[in-house]
Parts: sequence; structure tokens; C-alpha cells
Amino acid sequence: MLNDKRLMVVMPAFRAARTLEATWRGLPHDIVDRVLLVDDASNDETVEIAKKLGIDVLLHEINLGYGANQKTCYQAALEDGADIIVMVHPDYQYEPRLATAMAAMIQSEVYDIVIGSRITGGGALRGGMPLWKYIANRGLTAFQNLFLGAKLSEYHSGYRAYSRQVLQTLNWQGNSNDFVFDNQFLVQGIVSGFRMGEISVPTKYFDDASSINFKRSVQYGFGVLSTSVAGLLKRTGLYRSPLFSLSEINRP
Ligand SMILES: Nc1nc2c(ncn2[C@@H]2O[C@H](COP(=O)(O)OP(=O)(O)O)[C@@H](O)[C@H]2O)c(=O)[nH]1
Ligand SMILES: [Mg+2]
Repeated sequence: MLNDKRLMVVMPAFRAARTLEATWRGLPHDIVDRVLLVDDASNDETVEIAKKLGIDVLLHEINLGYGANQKTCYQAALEDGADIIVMVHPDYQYEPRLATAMAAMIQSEVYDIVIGSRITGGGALRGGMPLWKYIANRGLTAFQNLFLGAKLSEYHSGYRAYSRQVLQTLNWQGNSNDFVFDNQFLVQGIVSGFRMGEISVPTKYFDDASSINFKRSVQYGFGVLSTSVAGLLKRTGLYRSPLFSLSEINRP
């Protein structure tokens, strides 16, 4: 609990056997009420290791994709009654100890969405992010900020915190089952007027922390561009994509 708010950590997992324990050990267990891992039909020991560590596990019988995995995570978080939800990749790429700081930004009710940014600390390249990924990240980010009238430092981090209200409001159920899910979620958050905060997070790139190849990344890039266009059309009132269907929030 963080003051009187229930904190849940969700991990969308795929072949995370070699990195799960390190990620889990770094979490602030004194304040985390529940850790849930959703396994997307990994063919390694991810599930066995998660159970050994006492992590709650939900299973996909077949590989449904990264976005589908997060849908299972967030459905479970809503059913759980969690007030603050931290999503972190179990590939030990992001510093788990900073979950405390991210959750506190939600708990304060100053922010609804917090992004763990690999860019603001200046450590992305130092942490081993490939140059082509860095350039693509910066380029897509500039494009999205322009289209959405936002000022985020990145949109592609696998480390985020959300308030319960965000999960109850956005139409994430209608998002892609693939990687662009994450990007659609942030654009939905911006268009809906949720308050977005960021925190600098060190990142580490090593073989087990990064498996997305160039082709998948290009596909993701096009998904990001089309999501940005959808956001712009919604902002200008020209067209309302189904992405934004449940997205009006009532803030006093
Ligand atoms: N659910 C699911 N997750 C996947 C799949 N492929 C990759 N992932 C996860 O997606 C996340 C991001 O992929 P990753 O290779 O780490 O990308 P990068 O760190 O941004 O280069 C990681 O947590 C992977 O475990 C998949 O088929 N299904
Ligand atoms: Mg990774």
C-alpha cells in the first residue's frame, strides 16, 4: 500500500526466464500489494520461476501477442481492485526500484499516467540502446509530439504507472494485440486529457532484454505513425477513431 492506495505490479512476459528473478527482486516489496505475471505461452521456464518466487501467474494457452498480454494484465488489475498499476517488462531492462517513485506520482493524484523515460536521463545510448533504435525513438517522438500537441520525451518505454481511473476510462480493450498497443494507450491518454508525468529511468540493453528485430520495429513504426494521425484527427474533430470511443473523463 502507498498511503491507503493498493499497488499492483503487472508483468507482461514472454521468455523471461533468465531475467524475471532479477526484476522481481528489485521491486519495492514493502509497498507492492500484488505482483502478477501474464505468460504469453513462453517456451522456457518463465512460469516455473514465477511460481517459485510466489508471483501470481495467468497463462495464455497460445501466443496472443504483447498487446493481448497487457489486456489480460489490466483486466486482472481492475478485477483486483488495484488503485495504482505499475507495468514493467520482466526483461530487467528498466530499474525496478523506481517503481516506488512512479507509484508515488500517481498516489499524489498529481498525475494519472507516469512514463519511465529512458531518454531524459541521457542514458539510453550509454545503456546500450542500438543507435538505429535511438534515432527511430527520437524521430517518432518528435512526430508524435507535433501531431498530439504533447511534450513527452518518449512514447516507447516498457515501464509505466497508471491510476485505476485510467484503466477504467480508456478503450484499451479495442487496441492492437501487437506492440503498438503501448503507443495507442499513451495517445488515448493524451487525447483524453489525462495528466502525464515522466521520470528518468536508467536502461540496460543486453541479449535477453531486447528481441524485437528490425522488421518488427519498422512495422511498429508505421503503427505509431497511424496512431498519431488518428490522434490528430480526433483533436481537430475531423474523425473519431474507435481508439477514442470511451475516452471522455469527468474531472471537476
Ligand atoms: N506477450 C508477448 N510479449 C512479447 C512477445 N515478444 C516480445 N515480447 C515482450 O515484449 C517486450 C518488449 O520486447 P523487447 O524485445 O524487450 O523490446 P525492446 O526492449 O524494446 O528492444 C518484452 O518484455 C518481451 O518479453 C510476444 O510474442 N508476446
Ligand atoms: Mg526489452
